[in-house]
Amino acid sequence: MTAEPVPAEPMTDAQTGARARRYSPTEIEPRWQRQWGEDGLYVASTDSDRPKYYALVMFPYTSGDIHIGHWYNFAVADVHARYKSMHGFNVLMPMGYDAFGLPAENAAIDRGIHPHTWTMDNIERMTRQIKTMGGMYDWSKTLAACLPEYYKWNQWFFIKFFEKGLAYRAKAPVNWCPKDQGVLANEQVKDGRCWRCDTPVVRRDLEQWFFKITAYADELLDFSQIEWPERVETMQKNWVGRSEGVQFDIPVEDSAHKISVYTTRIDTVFGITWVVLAPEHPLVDTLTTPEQREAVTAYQQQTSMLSEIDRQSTEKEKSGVPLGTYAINPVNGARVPIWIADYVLGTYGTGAVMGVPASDERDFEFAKKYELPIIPVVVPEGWDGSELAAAYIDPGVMVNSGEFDGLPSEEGKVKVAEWIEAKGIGQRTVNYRLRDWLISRQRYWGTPIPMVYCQGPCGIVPVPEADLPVVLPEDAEFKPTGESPLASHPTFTRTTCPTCGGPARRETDTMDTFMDSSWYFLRFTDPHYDRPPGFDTEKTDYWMPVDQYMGGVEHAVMHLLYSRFFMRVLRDLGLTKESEPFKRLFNQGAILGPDGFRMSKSKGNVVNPDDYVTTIGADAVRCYLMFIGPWDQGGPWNPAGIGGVTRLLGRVWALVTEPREVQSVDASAESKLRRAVHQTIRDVTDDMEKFRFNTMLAKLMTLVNGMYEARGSVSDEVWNEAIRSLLLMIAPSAPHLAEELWTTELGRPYSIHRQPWPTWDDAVTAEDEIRLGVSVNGKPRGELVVSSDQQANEERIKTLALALPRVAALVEGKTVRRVIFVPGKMLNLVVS
Ligand code: ANZ
Ligand code: ZN
Repeated sequence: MTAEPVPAEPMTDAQTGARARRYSPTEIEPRWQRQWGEDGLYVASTDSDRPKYYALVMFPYTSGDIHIGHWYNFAVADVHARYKSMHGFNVLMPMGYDAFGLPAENAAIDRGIHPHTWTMDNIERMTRQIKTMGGMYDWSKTLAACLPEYYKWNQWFFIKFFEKGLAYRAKAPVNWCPKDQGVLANEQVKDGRCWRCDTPVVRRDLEQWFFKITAYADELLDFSQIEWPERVETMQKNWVGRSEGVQFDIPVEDSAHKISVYTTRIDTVFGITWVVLAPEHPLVDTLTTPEQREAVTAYQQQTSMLSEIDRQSTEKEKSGVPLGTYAINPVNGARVPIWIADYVLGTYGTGAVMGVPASDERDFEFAKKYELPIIPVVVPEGWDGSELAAAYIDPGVMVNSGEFDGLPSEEGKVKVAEWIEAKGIGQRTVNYRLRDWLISRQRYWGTPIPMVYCQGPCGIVPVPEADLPVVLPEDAEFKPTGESPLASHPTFTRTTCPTCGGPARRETDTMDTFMDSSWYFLRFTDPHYDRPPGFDTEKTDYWMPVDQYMGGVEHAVMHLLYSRFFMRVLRDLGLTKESEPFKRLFNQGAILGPDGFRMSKSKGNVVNPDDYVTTIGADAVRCYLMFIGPWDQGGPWNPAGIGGVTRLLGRVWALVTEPREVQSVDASAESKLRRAVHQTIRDVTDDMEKFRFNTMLAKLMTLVNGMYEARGSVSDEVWNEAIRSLLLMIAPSAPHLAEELWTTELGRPYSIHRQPWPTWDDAVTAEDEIRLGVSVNGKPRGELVVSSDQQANEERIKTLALALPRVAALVEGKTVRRVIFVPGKMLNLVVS
């Protein structure tokens, strides 16, 4: 479905008048876009005496057509960047493409189009469409992450990470289709089955590459250098998930084995009534009795089908199986059974936990289900000794805890930890939820990992720098088998060892596409730079960090966390000075389809902006997107209100192009207009700074109304100041209209987009009259309007207040005991 084209607003009589030119956006807009491009108006350079300002929108994925949601991101972001440019900054605002990924590969499988062709065609079309926005994007610096000149540096960084010990290989589970014999991406698993052949998917361990982001876990919790929305910082904090606890050993009965557990509630250690291992824990096999083996193996099998998310879901009924063996609580000698349960993850902490049902909801549920004992150890103040109806999870008083009885549990936490450390049973540790970043993808359309496996003595060897890039072979076959086309390529895999020259096998996995987005902002400063490290450090030292990053909140963790990690590694490699890539972040909302759902081709609710651009023009679409609400809110697309902004643009056009007839100059009309102009500049500036584009446009509409009222009664000087200010203020929002009126109609110096932002005079913004509240005994009883030079004159204001009929009635027959006066604000009479 495409949107109904909306016809341009009918022109007013005045606009169609003989002398005035018609406002024709479809004629003006392409002309100025061409002109700005030819003049290189928006080409950013480090050679400037203005302060730098790097404005960046998250680069788009090469999905096909540009929809109205892209406009919402890019056109509105452009308004802000244009404002910054006029406001005295040397602005860099680049645009490029996130161009690797699965959809291109699927197009190849489904339609026989090579991923490269599919992607480059999309880039061409999208570029053409984005250019119709009339943005200040610096197209001389565009890039596409799928080109060898770009991904060569992904490979270079990978090798640096490897040399620093930050890239390593380890086994990690993948979704595996036993029938296709191939790896599936998460999105290719539908209800636990392969999307192609419907075979149940299993999890299988494969050797894969990881980046050691956990080495930077603590540093990633430091947000002191950045100003980001609170919720994004919170999401990152939760993702990193730092917790402080104790790791200690629980001995197995009649055995030399010990089970190491991690807990954040060591104060509850006397309440252990069982110990649980993750089903995949390495000790499970050893600790299972023959009687329990069958049940244990079946349970392990069953868990291997579940994702970690499913396993930890609070809705899922807890389940587990006892191993048949026992452990001894080292603090009190209690003998407790050992279980496995899927809610314990093998990859977090030690992969084993102590079960304390009295203090943990999950354990409580588990104890009830399997009839395991519940021993209260931390209880609310004043507890009467009765059975607990639910887990008590808050801090309280310790009981049944030997020498610690009676201690407040928060204090107990420290005391027990010290005691455990002193006895040599365990020690305090810090744990993180954050996992290392799994880089390997078993796909074609990504950056080849530049590693070689020597079949001789050398092991894993990086491809030498001189041999980079390792280029994706063009002649890959795209078959729906799930196997990466690189793995089955006849010659790609075969190579020689860079160290010994013997036969070797090339790595066939490619990199996660988040690699591409982790440093593209550096490359944008000089996207064809062809020496290490893939960006010109002089330029990045000048432009970085990004001053304003703009994009959707869906990237709160992965992309935004990976980029922060990447910058820190580059900093430690001596390649950048900054640790933070993005100083400020703004999350704009999403534009939904007219039906209120996320726009998607399959739902048929995609709104195509081209239909509007070719009728009402880009400026109107830009303004409408700004006008529909606060930028961080978005909402369903509803073109019903578009007339409001087309009318505004038409009225601005008419104000400038129609001849003005002055009957007589009126001093009060002049000061009123000047005041309105200066107040509007002040308020619009504030709105621009704070991304309040909707209220900003509303203020311009009010000013335009005021100008229509005043146009017959003000001098040229006052009028021209108003026109000049109006055009400058509307230039970021409606860049074509403003340029046409400024340069062509008024003959002012080209370009309006190079002019300084207008300034206001506080003295002019001051109102002539002010309103003062009048109260009697603290209750508001009336209002006075006085000229501003009288606002501090207490005697005069008191007299005027006493003359107000309502006040006079209340004071009648009483005495004014006290007068409280706040100049310019209020007067309170205390009477009795
Ligand atoms: C006993 C206990 C008693 C716990 C109690 C909590 C409350 P965070 O804050 O996320 O670090 N845990 C430890 N390792 C686990 C694993 N591999 N899989 C599942 N759960 C695991 O959480 C730490 C708590 O999560 C630990 O403290 C442990 O349960 C559990 F009243 O130990 B606790
Ligand atoms: Zn070798």
